[in-house]
Amino acid sequence: MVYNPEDRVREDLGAEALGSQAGRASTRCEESIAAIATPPGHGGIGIIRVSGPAVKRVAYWVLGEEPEPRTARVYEFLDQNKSPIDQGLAIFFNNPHSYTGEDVLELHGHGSPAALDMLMTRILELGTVRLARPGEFTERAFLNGKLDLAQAESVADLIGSRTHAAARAAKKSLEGAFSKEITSFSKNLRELRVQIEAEIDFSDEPVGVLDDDKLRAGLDEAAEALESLLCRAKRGALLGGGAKVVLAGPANAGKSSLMNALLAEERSIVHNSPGTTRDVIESEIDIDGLLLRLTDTAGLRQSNDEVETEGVRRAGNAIRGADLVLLVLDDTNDGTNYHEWLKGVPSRKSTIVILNKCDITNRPYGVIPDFFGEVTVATSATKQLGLNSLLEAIKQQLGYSIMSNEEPFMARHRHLRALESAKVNLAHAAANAKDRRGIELVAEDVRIAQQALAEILGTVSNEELLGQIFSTFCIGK
Ligand SMILES: Nc1nc2c(ncn2[C@@H]2O[C@H](COP(=O)(O)OP(=O)(O)OP(=O)(O)O)[C@@H](O)[C@H]2O)c(=O)[nH]1
Ligand SMILES: [Mg+2]
Repeated sequence: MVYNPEDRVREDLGAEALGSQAGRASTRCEESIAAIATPPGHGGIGIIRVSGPAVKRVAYWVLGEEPEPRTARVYEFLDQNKSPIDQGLAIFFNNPHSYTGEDVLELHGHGSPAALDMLMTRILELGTVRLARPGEFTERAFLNGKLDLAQAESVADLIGSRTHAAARAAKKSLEGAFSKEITSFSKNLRELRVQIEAEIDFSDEPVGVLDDDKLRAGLDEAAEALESLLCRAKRGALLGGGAKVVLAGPANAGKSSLMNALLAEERSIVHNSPGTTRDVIESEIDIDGLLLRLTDTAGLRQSNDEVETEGVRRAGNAIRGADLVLLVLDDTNDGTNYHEWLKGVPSRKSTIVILNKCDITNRPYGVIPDFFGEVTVATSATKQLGLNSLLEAIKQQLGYSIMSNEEPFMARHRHLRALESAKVNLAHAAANAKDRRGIELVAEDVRIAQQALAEILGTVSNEELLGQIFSTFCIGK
């Protein structure tokens, strides 16, 4: 038998994992499922969706016939005495030409909770149909190979998107833009691995397939491509999840005033006595499509007041959970010892120092270049000065400003973790490649990197992960 290193690469990653996915599909999808797909409450239209092998029976039961596939027609929706519960459009999608890849029936009735409830009861009376779990329609689409896992996740991201930019990015991922990038990168990695495996197997031969330079160049190229992918995915993740931006700092520095100025509303109470804010106050703003969860906190100071002390403790928690900390200092007094205040922010936390009340100190507002190595902006919350510079600095610190040229795709923290893990493994591979004797370790590192990418698309996945992902969907999707 002629040995082909491709076979090993294929064996390791694809076949087994895909097999297990198909297995899951066949055991899980024997049951038929139904759900109201429109949001709860009264509305113009209410849609019930049914998927699975019992769909044709449901159609006979409720409509009196099996409708023509993919054709919208008006029907009476019938109860067990054949009297109409409601009237509306019915559309039958025969498998595999449907969202889930199974037979699907959609009943578009009136958006009356009572009528929809009666119709659901009628469908469930069949006995072979049960209520769908959250995300189960999309899960079936994934299990039946209609979508990969990253695309399935983008369905939930699109539904949950709160800014135009997030919705556009999710749509792009749903179309497969992110998956395509991952697949293409994974393919290049696979080719590299085939060469490495060949090199290992033919290492006794006088002429190697892959010399040291080629191997290093291949790994460098892969690392570079991965870095760019990671960068775009980070921006996508930011679009999807938004960023938690915490205003923290000494009492009376103007944190609440700044929060209100950024929100253009009187959200937090402002007062000239220190210790005004006692709790953590959150509000959202959309900055060019980036959703910021602005968080105002209690001024950091020692206090004998129990409520204020609790507020300061909560401020500490907010700082630890922040994506970005805005350290607000009163330029009339705290600015000089900003280093002391910086100690209250965990190092490696992305931070912007704000010197507020610059209207009193007459400091020019805006970004202060080279302020002891910190990104620093001078503002006046009351006079609304320096706010645009601050917003720009926030976008930049969060890595959002470089986004304008490329349309981002939506990505999740799960994807970032997988890409980071692939990056670590490629770095290991590069280190092991320095010594020819480490070539088997290089092959293993590249294999693990490939595996991490496969997890993004769901070609390797486990029940727990799928459970986690689909349980966050809404019912009916
Ligand atoms: N002149 C001037 N006064 C300001 C500015 N920002 C805030 N102040 C005033 O400073 C005082 C404190 O403002 P707050 O916004 O309540 O300060 P804070 O940091 O939230 O205070 P605590 O909640 O007590 O920690 C108020 O009297 C504000 O009007 C500013 O930019 N310029
Ligand atoms: Mg305050």
